[in-house]
Order: sequence, then structure tokens, then C-alpha cells
Amino acid sequence: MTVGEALISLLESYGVDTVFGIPGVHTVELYRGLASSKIRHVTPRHEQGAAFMADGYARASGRPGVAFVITGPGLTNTITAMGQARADSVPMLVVSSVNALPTLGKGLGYLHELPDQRGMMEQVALASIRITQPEQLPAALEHAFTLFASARPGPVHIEVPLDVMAKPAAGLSLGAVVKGPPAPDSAAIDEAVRMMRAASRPLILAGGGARRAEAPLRQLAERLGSPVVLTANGRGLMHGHPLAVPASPSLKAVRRLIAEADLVVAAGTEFGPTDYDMYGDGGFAMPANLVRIDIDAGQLARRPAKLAVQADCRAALEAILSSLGEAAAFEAQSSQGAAHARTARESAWQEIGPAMQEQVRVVEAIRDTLPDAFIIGDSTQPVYAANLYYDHDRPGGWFNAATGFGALGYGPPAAIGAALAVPDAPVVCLTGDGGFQFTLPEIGAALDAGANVVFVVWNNRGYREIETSMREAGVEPVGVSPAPPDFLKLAQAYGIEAERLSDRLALPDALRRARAAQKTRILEISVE
Ligand SMILES: Cc1ncc(C[n+]2csc(CCOP(=O)(O)OP(=O)(O)O)c2C)c(N)n1
Ligand SMILES: [Mg+2]
Repeated sequence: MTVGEALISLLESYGVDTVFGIPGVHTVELYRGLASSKIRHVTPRHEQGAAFMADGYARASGRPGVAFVITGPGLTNTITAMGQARADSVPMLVVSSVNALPTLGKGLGYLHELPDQRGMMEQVALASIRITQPEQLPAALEHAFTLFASARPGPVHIEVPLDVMAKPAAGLSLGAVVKGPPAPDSAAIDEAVRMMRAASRPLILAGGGARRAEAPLRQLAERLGSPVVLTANGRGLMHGHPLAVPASPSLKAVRRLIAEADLVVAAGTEFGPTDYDMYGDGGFAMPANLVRIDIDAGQLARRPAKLAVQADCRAALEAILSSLGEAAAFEAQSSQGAAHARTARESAWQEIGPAMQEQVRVVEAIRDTLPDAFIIGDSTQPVYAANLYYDHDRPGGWFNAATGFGALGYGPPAAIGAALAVPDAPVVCLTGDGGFQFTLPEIGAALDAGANVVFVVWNNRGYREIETSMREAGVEPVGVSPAPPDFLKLAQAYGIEAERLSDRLALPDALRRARAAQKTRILEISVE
């Protein structure tokens, strides 16, 4: 067994069933063990697609996404997607080659050489680990998977030098070793409960970190009678619940609701400006009486709270619930909480205005036609609108790259990765004509891999949101009208079906047809 083969075998023991990769002469040895393994290899059309697919795969499945790329350009092509994964706490393992150890850092001009590949990776990855001896391999994977499971997840890079990849690696222990997160500190839980008992108007903020804690989140909200404000990555939690406020804290109505609370419990949210201050007006005030629950100590330190609980959200919320006991004392708050939540929802909906309301209805049409769908967005008008106000029907089923890092072109490959992770769920990519052109060759990868994605293209013929920003700033629009291709002909080139819809009212029927066909297709909404 070689190092390359041992790596594959280790990935199998960690439960990896899919890797997204583009091979090259540098990674031939990495692929030696793949053919005989149970791991499926998916070939995107660009390494950015590999890592975006790994991201979508991870978000939809809850398991780390894995990408295999070559030294140098293969790896630099993944950086954008790693930046997105870092911003959104997505567990992603990027495995690459690197030139032979004796050549590193000497600038001798070897194929794919970078001045300092690992140094470059350390700027974006949570960790970049070089394997210099076969014996280091198991510990490197343990480190990566423990980071994914016990801390704030993100991208991790492992690089294997050319002269190490083919070395014999017999006798390594190839089992999975994963450490979980720290258990919540019981003194901190008691203090959180004391603060909750003392509050007369509590409120919960739930972000992406709470995605897998829906049941205890709902129970806590109901016991406290507290409204629950959901960031973009928290959407889908408590769908349709009278206490849920699936609207952005960048909106005045939502900020008002938060400001009126006498205790805020923030679960798995970083208070990032793209959720809390989208318009950059500085109008969001950090709550004074704040309990923060976050798995990451660094995160808790960056925006300090009166009480910090360092733990996985689910574990912390469950511990709080069991220590909180019976609800009797809080009953009076419940109806008030629901009334406050309703007022906030209604005002938030008014605040986004008719044009965005119309765009949100596009997303609602997808949700209502395809229950339990994953809707994966790119940076386009209806996605911005829905990030401001939209109630998805399953936690983790609405995600996009319009917040945080904001990498255009994320949607199509991320949707393909998601479709491979959850093959039975409907997967819809909602993208603009501009963003689609960043990554549309990945349609080919979807077809190769049998991924079934409906691409809904919001075609307004250009970078309309950017054009609007220029106009609002008094700048004559420049560079915002890249002509879109004929998407119907493009579909033909890929041998898939496409429909051009004159408005969103045609969407439900077209989505039903697409779902019935169980095939990848393009639905273009032509926007005037
Ligand atoms: C990698 C990257 N480059 C540039 C941008 C800036 N940007 C954000 S949205 C956008 C235009 C998107 O156009 P389109 O997909 O057609 O959406 P529309 O606004 O027209 O709905 C651009 C260029 C970005 N976010 N990411
Ligand atoms: Mg556009």
C-alpha cells in the first residue's frame, strides 16, 4: 500500500463516499486507490466547481465535502470556494499534491510550482497540513475531521508531496478517530437559565450554527415565548411557526424587535454584517443583555457577550431546556411573543417593498411546488430579496453565497454537489444570467454524475443589481451588461431540456414537469 492508497482507505473509514476532483500528472498516484474503493469520483469542469460542489455536498448532507486537485493552478482554482466555505463554516477537505520535498521554496521552475503553496493555503484554510512521512497521514486526517466535528468547521487543506505520495505506507492504522465538541459548561448553562428566568421579553437569534438543532430551538422558544429571528443560513428552522421571524436583522422592523427585547440569546450566529448590516448603515446595535452560544472560542471573543456558552448549539439548547424545567412561569409571555413576532413579520414584509415582494414570490413558488426542496441560490435579485425575507420549509434547505464571502457563480456547482448528496430531494438552483455564466459548464459534470438539478435562471440580461447600485451612487453604468447566451440553445448543446417562461406564474407547472422528468433542465424566467 502506498501513501496515496492509504489516504483513500482513510477517507473511506471517515465515511467519505464522494470526492470532487480534476486529476493531473501530479495526482496520478492519489488516484491509484480510488478505482478499487467505494468512493465515487465526480469530475467538475473547473476546480472552483470541485470545491463549490464539495460545499453544496457538505451543506446538504451535513458531512464534510472532499475535493482532489493538483499542485499550483488546481489548488489556486479552489481558493474562492474555500473562502466561501470559511465564511459560512462549511466542512471541506481539499487534498492536493505539491512538488517534491527537496525542490520546495527554491524557485527552480518545476511544473505547477508556487513560491509557497502551504503558506498561501494557510491564509484561507483553517489548517494546511503537509505530509512529509507516511506515518503522519492518520494524524493529519484525524486533525481535519476533528476540526470539522469539534470546532467551527471550514476548509482544511492536506498536501502530499510528489516524492511522498508513492512511498510505501504499510502498517498504518487506517481507522477513523474523531473527537466531538466540548460539552457545555454547566455553570454557564445555569447562568443562562438564570438570565432567562429574569427576562420578561426574551428573543432568540438563530444562525447557521443552529441548523441542526431545530427541536430544542423550537422547544426553548415555546417555553420562553420568545420570537426567533433567523439569519439567511438559519432559514427553514421553525417554518411557519408563530414565533419565527424569517427576516433579516438588516431590516428596521427586525432591528426594532431585537432592540425591544430585554434578553437576547444568540445561537450559532456570528453577527456578520451581511446579515445584520446589509446596507452598511451601522444601525444594528449589539444587544446589551446577550447570551451567545457558539462552538468556537475565537468567534465568541470577537463579539463579546454578557454570557458566552462555548458548545454545539444542539447540546447547549438541550442542556438549557433540561435545566429550565417546566414552562408555567413563562406562559404569559407566549402570546405576547407571537404577537411581537407577527408585527415584525408584517412590517418587514412591507419594508422590502413591492419589487422585492414579487421576487420573494418566485422563491415561494419553488418552495410551494416542491416541498422539502433544497433551493441553492447565487447572487441574483430574487436571492437577495429572499435573504431579506423568506420562510423556507426545511432547515438547511435554503443556502446561497450572497451573504458572507459573496462569491458569484457558487449556485450551480453547489446545487450539483447537493443533488449528489441527497439524490431523492428536489434540488433547485436559482441563479442570475450573470452568475450562471461563471460556472455553467458544470452542467456537463451534473450530467456525467447523474445529478438532477433544475436551474432556474433569472434572466434580466446583465448585472442588474450592480447596475442599480451604480445608478443610486450617481455613476453612469459601465460594465454591467454582459450579453447572456441563448440558454435554450445552450441546453440543446448539453442535450437537456429547457423552457423559457414569461413570468413566475408559469413556474409551478414547469417545475412539476421537471420534477416528473427527474432530469437536469433549465427554466429561464425572462425578466423585463
Ligand atoms: C466572484 C465575484 N465577482 C463579482 C462579484 C460582484 N457581483 C455581485 S452580483 C453580480 C452580478 C450578478 O448578475 P446576475 O447573476 O445576472 O444577477 P442580477 O443582479 O442581474 O439579478 C456581480 C458582478 C461577486 N459577488 N463575486
Ligand atoms: Mg442578471
